[in-house]
Amino acid sequence: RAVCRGGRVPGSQHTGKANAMHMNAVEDGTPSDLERNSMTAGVLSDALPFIQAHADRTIVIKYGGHAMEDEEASLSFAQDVVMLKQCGVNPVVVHGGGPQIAAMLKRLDIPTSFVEGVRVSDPATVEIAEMVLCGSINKGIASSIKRAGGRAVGLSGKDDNLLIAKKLGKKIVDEETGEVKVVDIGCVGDITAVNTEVIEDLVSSGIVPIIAPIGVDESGQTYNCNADTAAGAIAGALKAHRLLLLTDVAGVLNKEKELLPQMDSVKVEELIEDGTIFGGMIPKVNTALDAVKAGVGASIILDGRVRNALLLELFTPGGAGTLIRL
Ligand code: X2W
Repeated sequence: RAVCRGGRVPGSQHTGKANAMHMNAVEDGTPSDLERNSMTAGVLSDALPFIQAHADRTIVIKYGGHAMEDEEASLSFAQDVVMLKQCGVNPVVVHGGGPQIAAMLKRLDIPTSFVEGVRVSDPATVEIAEMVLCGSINKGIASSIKRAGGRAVGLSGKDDNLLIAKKLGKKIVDEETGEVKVVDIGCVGDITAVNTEVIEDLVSSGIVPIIAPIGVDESGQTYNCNADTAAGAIAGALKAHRLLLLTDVAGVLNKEKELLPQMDSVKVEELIEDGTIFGGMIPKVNTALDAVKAGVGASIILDGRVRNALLLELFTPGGAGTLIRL
């Protein structure tokens, strides 16, 4: 992208290219060690204004189940999170695990279905969702961050009442009659409150919170929550500087399938209306928009499978994916 998106950070001195004094490539055209190192130093120096702009600020990262399927990309994700923390930024990770829940349900011969992208969650499904999200996935992310040299603690919405939820009354429009009906999709959570205290306590102790989207109510009932929705609610409650929604597409695309680098709420509504934004992208974009309405600086929908996606978005002039502001 040629233009610095939204003029987020003032221009920097370096261009990311090697220092001219060090352009002593060996005769055959391959860069010398000195040249390569000089380029690395230039890249680091270029990142300074971005690091300064995001320092001490909270970045909520939604890490989706599809994005974590690739082993190499998962390691790169953990490393990026540790890098952010090392640079004084405060990442808070909220993860999904849809494909992993589906795989476990299949192993146990439990059929599953969705209503408009939300998993119908009977008691057996909620039990498996909690087991997979709070067990292997949550602990796996915490462990890979530790291995990358950071500190992370895994939590679910049940820890210190982090995510208070009530049963979601899912409304659907009957295609034949146009009538709006409320359907029972089991224990799917509608998040009503976020206890930010436990998140803030961990962040101020230098620990990255890793949050599984399982909610609870006063009676102790467990709810399966959509991970995008949970990340949006957490980002809003924290008044985060950024909400990054990592997914498996480049971002929001126009009709020509080109990436839209940024949009405001008017544009979002226009593109939903004319069908450019459709299907699973609609709830994602609405989550991004709800978060900025709740006080988040900006939401970004980006491809989590891209190497160093977080650094690309936060520490380079062009960013990555689609940035959504009010
Ligand atoms: C989701 C929770 C996981 C999730 C589910 O059961 O699949 C509901 O649909 P991804 O990887 O972000 O899709 N919950 C209610 O959202 O994971």
